[in-house]
Amino acid sequence: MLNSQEENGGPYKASIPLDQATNPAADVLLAYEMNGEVLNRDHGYPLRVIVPGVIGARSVKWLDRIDIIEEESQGFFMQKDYKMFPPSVDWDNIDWSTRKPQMDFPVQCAICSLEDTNVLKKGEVIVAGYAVSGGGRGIERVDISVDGGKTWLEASRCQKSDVPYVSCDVTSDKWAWVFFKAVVDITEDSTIIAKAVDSSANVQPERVETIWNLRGILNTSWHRIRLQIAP
Ligand SMILES: Nc1nc2c(c(=O)[nH]1)N[C@H]1C(S)=C(S)[C@@H](COP(=O)(O)O)O[C@H]1N2
Ligand SMILES: [Mo]
Repeated sequence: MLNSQEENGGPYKASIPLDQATNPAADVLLAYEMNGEVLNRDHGYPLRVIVPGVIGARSVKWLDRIDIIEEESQGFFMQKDYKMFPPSVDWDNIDWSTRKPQMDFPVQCAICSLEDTNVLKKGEVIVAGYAVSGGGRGIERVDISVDGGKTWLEASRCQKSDVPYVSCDVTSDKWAWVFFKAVVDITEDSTIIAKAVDSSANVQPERVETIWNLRGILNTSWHRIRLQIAP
């Protein structure tokens, strides 16, 4: 049957354990609004699932049906896509059944205020972005380096973008993005780095090479921005 499989645009499936779906502390939602507005089409109008702390692939959009089943979903994106394999596994020897579907996501952060192509004047530069961790592990800290990782300073953190960073309550919502910000002084071409630490003391890995996996998922290595300073 053409196009009936989910990887070809057929109905999308995912499952989570019943325990999690029904545990009030897991905060799993069926959402019809986002930020006080009706959910838009791309985010799943009229109704979608939100499974906080879990990779996006398990939060089914344009929800049609919920089944209570004995085994995890056998859908394509549960069984043959979002799984992490060790470095020795390639497309010739992969056995999808040997690994579980990815659920919680690891700690990560991204710098959003700067881009690689930026050419700036000498002086103060704002390094700001977001950090988040999975599994209900909040963000403990975001470290910033302006010398390629030799020395670090701690960014300030905030969860509501309209609250000034200085007065922000740092006991953060464990599911949501945490915004970070640091003001640094840049005098020469520099590599700016951000790395986050979560409440379980997990830290982002330095380089993608050390966490390479066949499917290319969960690349949470340090976010680096190369800045040029105008002569
Ligand atoms: N019905 C349906 N739901 C889906 C998907 C999809 O292709 N179809 N993609 C999933 C994946 S892989 C992700 S990352 C999230 C993205 O949600 P967003 O567009 O609101 O960020 O939706 C998930 N839910
Ligand atoms: Mo995704």
